[in-house]
Amino acid sequence: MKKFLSVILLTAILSCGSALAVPIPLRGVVEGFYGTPWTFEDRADIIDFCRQNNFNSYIYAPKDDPYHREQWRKPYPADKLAEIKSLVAFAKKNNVRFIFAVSPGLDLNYKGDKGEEDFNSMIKKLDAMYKIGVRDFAIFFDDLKDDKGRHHEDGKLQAEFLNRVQKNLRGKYKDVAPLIMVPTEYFYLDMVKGDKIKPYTKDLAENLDSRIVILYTGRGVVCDGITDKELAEVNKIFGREVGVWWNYPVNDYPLTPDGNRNVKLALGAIEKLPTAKMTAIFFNPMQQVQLSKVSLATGAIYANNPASYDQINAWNKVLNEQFGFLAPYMKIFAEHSRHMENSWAKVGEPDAIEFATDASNLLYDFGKKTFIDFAPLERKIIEIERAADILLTKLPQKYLSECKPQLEQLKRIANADKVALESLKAGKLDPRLKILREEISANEKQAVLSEEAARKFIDDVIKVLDEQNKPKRKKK
Ligand code: LOG
Repeated sequence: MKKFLSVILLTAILSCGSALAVPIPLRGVVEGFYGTPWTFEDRADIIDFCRQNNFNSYIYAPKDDPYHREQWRKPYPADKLAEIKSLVAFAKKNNVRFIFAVSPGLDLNYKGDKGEEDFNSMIKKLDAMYKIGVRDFAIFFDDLKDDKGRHHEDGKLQAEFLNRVQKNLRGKYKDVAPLIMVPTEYFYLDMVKGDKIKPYTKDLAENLDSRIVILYTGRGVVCDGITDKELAEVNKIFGREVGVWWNYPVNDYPLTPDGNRNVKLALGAIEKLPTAKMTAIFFNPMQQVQLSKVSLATGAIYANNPASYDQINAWNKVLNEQFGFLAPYMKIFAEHSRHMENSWAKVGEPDAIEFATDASNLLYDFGKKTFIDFAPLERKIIEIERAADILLTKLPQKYLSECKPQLEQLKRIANADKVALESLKAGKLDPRLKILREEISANEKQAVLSEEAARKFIDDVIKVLDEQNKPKRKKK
């Protein structure tokens, strides 16, 4: 009988082959962005979203909750604690781990009496959370650099601190999960210098209890994917399987040198993440909680079966599920708002690739003075305008309140694109175009999108037509 059963089991496994889904054990959302933290309702909503999408964890780590970071020693006031307590209960009911994080690195003491005091403050803080039902804890040490870009952390002291916290908790409580941590050097390029591992990382790796889960963000803080090979490299450094803190769709950093935060919405699919086995992945969302769900839901599809993840299918499926009859219009909007790039960050698919290609082909033909087919781009511009209009009138308020400036900006861009196209047709710059561009620029303080596609077309056309109409110098 036993033999019979194992034959059946073996056949089942073989017939499933590579289609067998292997979820990443710890998978979910890390509320880890700078700026106004989510509300209690947002968090409950996201925990429910986690359950629905088979994410099993939510990390509470809002950078601008003073009790999480700047004043980490202070206990939560009663009303805040009560809020967290009901979230913890709600998470439990939904089979989602509520992971409570503290970021003490700004002023944590490791040695002497102050070191003892701080260790005790940390334990007190975590004990209070245990009392209200938390069973998962994290301690983060990211973003501790001074103005000169240097940090002053000691990997060995940090490791000893974390080991001691873990030992204390696991000694008292039998039901707490292994600790999760983020190092001070949390991206690969910061862990190494040339082919050498930097001292902090080396000391941390050598001393940190092997059960403690380490999260890192990839080659950079916000980077264009993680390969299996890159992950293996970091696993090797730390002598364990590390997890990933993935900085998409978070948008808490400016995209231009003097720009604002939270102005571009990251509405693309998660992409370019490892297929090799890993222990944890957490997606850092936008402050815009509802719209974060587009990319988070693709992240959940990925995390539940990395090997079979198809970003295009995932993106379409998620938009259809979340937006129903508005999905075709959301797709157009989202297509123009998914790539995040500045001098140090780069992530997400390029915006509106087809638009960008059509636009550059058209300008190429214009330059060559050959036959120009305006139709493909014209069609796209009209579609964009229509999508923006429909979304502005039909999107439910909970979404609209997160993207009205962006939709209005998309409309402005489409409108200017139309004038740009007409200018090209006439072979002469319509003077309205520069005024429209100025209006768009002024609004970029609150809404940015399609920088390399629909928005760029305006600049390109102005440049080409200005160039063309410059008085030509006579050859001597
Ligand atoms: C922060 C994170 C922030 C993100 C994007 C980590 C580990 N820490 O530069 O709180 O939301 O980048 O700006 C970070 O990513 N540091």
